[in-house]
Amino acid sequence: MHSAKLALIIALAITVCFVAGCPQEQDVDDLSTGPGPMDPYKAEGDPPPDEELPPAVEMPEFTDLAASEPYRIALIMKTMSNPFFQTMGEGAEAEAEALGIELITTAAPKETSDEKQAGLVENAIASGVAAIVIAPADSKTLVPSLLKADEAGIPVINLDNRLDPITVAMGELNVVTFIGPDNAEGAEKACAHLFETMGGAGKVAMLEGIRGVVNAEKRKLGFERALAANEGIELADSQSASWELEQGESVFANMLTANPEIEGLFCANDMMALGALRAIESSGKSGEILVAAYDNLDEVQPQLESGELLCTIEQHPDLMGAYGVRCAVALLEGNEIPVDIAVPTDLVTGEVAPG
Ligand code: ALL
Repeated sequence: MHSAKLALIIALAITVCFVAGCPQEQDVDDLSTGPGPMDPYKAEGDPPPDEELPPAVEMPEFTDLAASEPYRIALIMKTMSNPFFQTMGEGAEAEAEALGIELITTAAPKETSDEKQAGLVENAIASGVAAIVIAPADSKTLVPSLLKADEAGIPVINLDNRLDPITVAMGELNVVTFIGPDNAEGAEKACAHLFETMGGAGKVAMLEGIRGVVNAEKRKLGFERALAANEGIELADSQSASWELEQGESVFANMLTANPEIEGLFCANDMMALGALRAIESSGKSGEILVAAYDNLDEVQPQLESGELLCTIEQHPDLMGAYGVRCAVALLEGNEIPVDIAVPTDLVTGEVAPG
């Protein structure tokens, strides 16, 4: 690590430790591990405050953009076990073809494989790519490897799940742009529809994504905002199911055993919702619990049509992928890139409500 950056990180760590009254030693390679003084959001359980983030703008047109050479650009995603990232990859690939550049797409094996994803970043650096476009599995653990990219002069473009702003600032990582949705807004839309369909009364639960990860925390914030706006809705339980179908099934099966009166459920993604629907079926409660989710995968269209799934949120992963590649090429061609680019969130409702 560059010595100036190292000195800054140590100085910041000491300052934070002084304020927090904690030990004054921390390995800089541990920048992003576990709750602690370098980890204020995880420690507090709060997502980054919106007002500290730059305002998101629409994707610029970059009219007449052309690649003056066939750049090699790395697209690094979380895991292909979630079809969300297949769609993101397709959007990126189509854009790469249109611009005549080479896209090298990789992903880690599982939702929780952030160490493996860090290895993919290191491989991309070693292979000398012109830019890295990444949808990070964790908002903090990827920062040290991305710093190495930065130091090698490889620009970093952040998709989908925002890198933690404080960890980024502490490491002085230069992130060209964040391209993604307003996750709190998306979750609030889904939950407002869920609570309204429940008639504004009843017990609800949430299946969260991986805790401490920015977009998972933002979706929880959206759920909490909708709860605050609906006095008659009571929170029964909220737990993480790590974005995964199997965990969605087991965590919700346990929740239902402990709280058989749950009438509504918000899942922070469709995969967990598919698992929860299995748990609902095995408990003999099909049609009795309204379920809202997030992602609008092809895989949930039958459940939306049958009313088993009340609604979900389309957050346009294809656009994220395409915009990521386009921004990388625009940057390499000398254009200025906005620091925060928005993709929309759209409420998608099913045809029939259960009952
Ligand atoms: C997030 C996405 C999705 C997805 C999840 C699982 O970053 O925004 O909603 O389901 O990753 O990895």
